[in-house]
Amino acid sequence: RAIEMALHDAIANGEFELYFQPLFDLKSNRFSAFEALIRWNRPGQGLVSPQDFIGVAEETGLIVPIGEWVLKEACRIAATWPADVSVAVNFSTVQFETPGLKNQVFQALATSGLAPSRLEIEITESLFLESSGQVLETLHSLKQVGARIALDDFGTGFSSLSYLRRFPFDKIKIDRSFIMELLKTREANAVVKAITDLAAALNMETTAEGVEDAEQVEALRAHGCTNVQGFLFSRPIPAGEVVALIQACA
Ligand code: G
Ligand code: G
Ligand code: MN
Ligand code: NA
Repeated sequence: RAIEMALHDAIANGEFELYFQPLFDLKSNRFSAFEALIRWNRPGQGLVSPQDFIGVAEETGLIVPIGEWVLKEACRIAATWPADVSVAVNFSTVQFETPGLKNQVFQALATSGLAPSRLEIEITESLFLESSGQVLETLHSLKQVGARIALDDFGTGFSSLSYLRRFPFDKIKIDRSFIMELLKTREANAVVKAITDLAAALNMETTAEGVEDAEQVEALRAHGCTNVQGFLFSRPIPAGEVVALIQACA
């Protein structure tokens, strides 16, 4: 397929770029982390969204070298930020099927000089459809390196409370679909409250995704949510604009 060939060349030609979206901490009232979101500067086509190529990259295995590039680049860039600001990196389930993931993470941290606790690895629930023994072992090895682990898009996929019991995630990211309904339905409000309570009881942080207005922030604060992310604070921005945004908010 044409897109597969083009994706293959994209790595060699340096056509990928990372954008960053801030996570606002509700305790310290500052940006405590930025999530790296890949963009593809496809020649003649402008900026291509990951929704339009991550799927193909996963099917073809190209997500493995792409994911490695994202990890290295995110660590390299984050090492230039103030030391109390972390970086979140999305990992595909396919990356967990390759051996040496722990070593990849270790190398990216060592080369960049980024403190391991400043790297937050975002995984999705689909990871737990895989044979769970190996997955849990890999997750534990990543924690051993010192990285933090966040469960992304929580509540959308194959939600099961059993993996919250089996693995000590550092954070749960509540999917945007719940936040959209938060102030509209009693049910969505109850679900978000239940997730934040459960996370707190398990010593996990919570990030609400897709926050678009101040009323949502106040409801989330009242629920004990620890941080918020969404267009209200900022859209994903180019790497070169991150430090200015941190300083503008300080
Ligand atoms: O901002 P946005 O349109 O970029 O993100 C769309 C989707 O693509 C999100 O679900 C996000 O998790 C995913 N995504 C963005 N960057 C990466 C990446 O570097 N690796 C993987 N695996 N997924 C990513
Ligand atoms: O990794 P994840 O699946 O969470 O990717 C985040 C996606 O959500 C990206 O596509 C990002 O651009 C998008 N996004 C982030 N904040 C908002 C928001 O406040 N509103 C909407 N509609 N989309 C958002
Ligand atoms: Mn994410
Ligand atoms: Na998400």
